[in-house]
Amino acid sequence: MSGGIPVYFDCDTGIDDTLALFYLLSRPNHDLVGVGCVSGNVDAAQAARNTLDLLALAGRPDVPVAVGEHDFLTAPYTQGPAHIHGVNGVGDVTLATSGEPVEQDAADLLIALSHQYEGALEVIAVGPLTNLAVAVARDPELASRVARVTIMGGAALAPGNLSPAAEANIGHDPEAAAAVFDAGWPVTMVGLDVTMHHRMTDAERQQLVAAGTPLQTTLAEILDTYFGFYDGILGVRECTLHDPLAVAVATGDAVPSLAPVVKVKVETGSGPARGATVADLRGMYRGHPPVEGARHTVVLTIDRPFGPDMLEALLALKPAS
Ligand SMILES: [Ca+2]
Repeated sequence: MSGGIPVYFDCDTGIDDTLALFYLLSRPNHDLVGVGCVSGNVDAAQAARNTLDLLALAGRPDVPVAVGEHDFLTAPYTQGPAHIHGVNGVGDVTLATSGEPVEQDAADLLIALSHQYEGALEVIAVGPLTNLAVAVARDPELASRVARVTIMGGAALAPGNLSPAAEANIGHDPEAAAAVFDAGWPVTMVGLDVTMHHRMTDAERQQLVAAGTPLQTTLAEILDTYFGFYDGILGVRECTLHDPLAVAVATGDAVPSLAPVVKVKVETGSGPARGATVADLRGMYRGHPPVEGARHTVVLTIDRPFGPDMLEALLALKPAS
């Protein structure tokens, strides 16, 4: 559709990125106007390949996809967690190859869209924040033209998942994350505090299988790898809904029940807290009074389970015609 709220989506596709992309496409009031890909679950080029193929599967080959940064700001990208997302990022399912990325890189695509949709563009980032940091460095005025940035990343009170302190998206490129939090735009952080508590069950995955359409069947197949990994973490065949939950918060479909607006700093030192998101939640004992100059919304709880909404959105998606 067009005429909705314009969204630039930055991702490292990835299985939960796949869910997030499809969830975003299902939202009637939002219009995906561009995708930038970054290294994380797979390298940026493979993430773009996956994204293009998934967009074609969902009947949206018109969405521009840009390859972004291969390496992190201060470290080379080496390899992704194949035991979680498969070697190719989509559970080692072979997708039909469709389309090519645009010539500009992800940072330039984001900057161009911020001019085209000045003041209205929503940025949703569900991978390492390297592309966003590069864009901010390239154009320091970028932050003033973007309505809001919503990220899947960080852990304010919960433990990390890359290390005891760091969530993976932040921990892979802490310098980039620090630059994104320090830029002048409002940032909504949907981190492990909340995403670990919203899951898709295997019974729900089976409903995708039962739908029998190529889109839903392929998705169920992709999810099989992810469920296998999470079985070892959660002790049950379910998966957490990290990236799609960030999309749902950005679109207003998932409404936080506790989300103080505070100041967040990212630890960029080399010690054990590298990549930690240090959220100033000292107001918690006084009902989180307003903090002057704060513009980081830290989502801590969403009372309504997101899994059923996610499934409903996936079942309603129409395959490519
Ligand atoms: Ca991701």
